[in-house]
Amino acid sequence: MKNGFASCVMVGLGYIGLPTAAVVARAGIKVLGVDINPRIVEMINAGRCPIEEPGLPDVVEEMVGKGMLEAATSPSPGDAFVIAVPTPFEGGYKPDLSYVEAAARSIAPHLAKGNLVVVESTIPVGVTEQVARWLEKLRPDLTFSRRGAGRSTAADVLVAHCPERILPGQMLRELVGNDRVIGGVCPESARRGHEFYKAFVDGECLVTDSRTAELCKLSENAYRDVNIAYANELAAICQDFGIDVWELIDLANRHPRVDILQPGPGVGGHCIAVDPWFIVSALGDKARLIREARWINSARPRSVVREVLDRTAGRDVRSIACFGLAYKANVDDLRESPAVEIVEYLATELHLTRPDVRLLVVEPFVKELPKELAGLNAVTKVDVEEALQADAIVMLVDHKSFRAIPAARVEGKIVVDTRGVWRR
Ligand code: SAJ
Repeated sequence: MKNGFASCVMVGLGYIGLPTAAVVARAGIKVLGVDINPRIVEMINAGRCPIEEPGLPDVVEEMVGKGMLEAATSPSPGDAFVIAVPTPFEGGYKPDLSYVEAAARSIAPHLAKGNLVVVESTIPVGVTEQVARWLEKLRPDLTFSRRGAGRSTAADVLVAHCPERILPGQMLRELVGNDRVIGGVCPESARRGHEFYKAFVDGECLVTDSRTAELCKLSENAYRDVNIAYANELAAICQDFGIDVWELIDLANRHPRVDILQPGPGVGGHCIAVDPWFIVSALGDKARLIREARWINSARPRSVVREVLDRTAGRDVRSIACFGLAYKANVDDLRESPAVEIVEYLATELHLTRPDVRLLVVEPFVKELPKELAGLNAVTKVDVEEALQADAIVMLVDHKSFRAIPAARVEGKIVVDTRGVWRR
């Protein structure tokens, strides 16, 4: 029991739900983790961790061993319910809320007076209120938080939004250390949400309304997307001028108020490449800068493929090796990865125009090629040494092990280094 919470039901045991469940359990609140995937549930109950994240396997093993963390395919009653399911987009970049709705449906029968429901999934503005309305319909015997309710009118079930902010690779540290924004549908839900997060967060927990918290999360990721787009635009400008973009950025960043990010092959992952669309799809004409940044970053993979094709055209190139498939350095996550997109386009183009060229891929963080690539017959997964024998090298992800490759190993080859590994 901590801060009045004896138990928590975490719906969704993915990249956010599982580390959060482990940290909540470690703080002394018993957690039931729920996932529709029985393989994940089975693994966790055996004390094994289904995702690659430094330190997480130990915490999962310890918490399962102590009986503080258990997994199941459906919820049970609890004090706090946290929804941490994906919010992808469907056609036309419209957010797909079906997972959030399904999660709300799954917890509804188990809710009781005094419960707190927190949506951690990244959602468009207004959706936390929508969740409260969905729950109200499913449970007419209970009252739920309402926007505009005063402090004195406490609902039976309090509903809030607390967007996650953790960075893959340092999740355990950030889960505890980062400041959190807790937005209540009503003031009482924000206050109760604050109590829940203070049970395991050392950072400051800042309280607001649910709409502000929703837009705050989207604004953080759109901010980073816009800044990366600026770096990517500079990379394109530098290419035309024949200037080394890495040197340019290093020099510009010596200005005390300039901090330009790094260009790359595009922006991936399930957050920055997705969340800005939640603003654009709601209010496109007002979000012109955010929309343009998305276009700039989404266009990067194709321009990398064009560069590879141009640089290898008319040369005696029999093999091209792509280094990395993950969406960024030192993670095993391939979601929305520009590297996967690049290998896919490149394989298709080579198949049509230069079928004799072998396309090699090296990715130490995954055992097998993802399904998008596994079906393409010309793509082969190899190790670093074999990849380094290729005639052309395309550096797509700056994993630590790739950074350790000396520039001399690729000398004399055609090199397209999208991460500046051999320049920085
Ligand atoms: N990238 C660049 N250049 C850079 C920095 C990043 O090209 O200078 C690329 C990366 O290679 C990657 C993509 O951008 O493809 C995103 O990587 P990231 O490290 O910027 O962010 P994520 O997606 O791993 O995590 C982000 C974080 N948000 C912010 O930094 C504002 C994290 O705190 C959030 O919790 C996470 O999104 C999320 O889940 O929303």
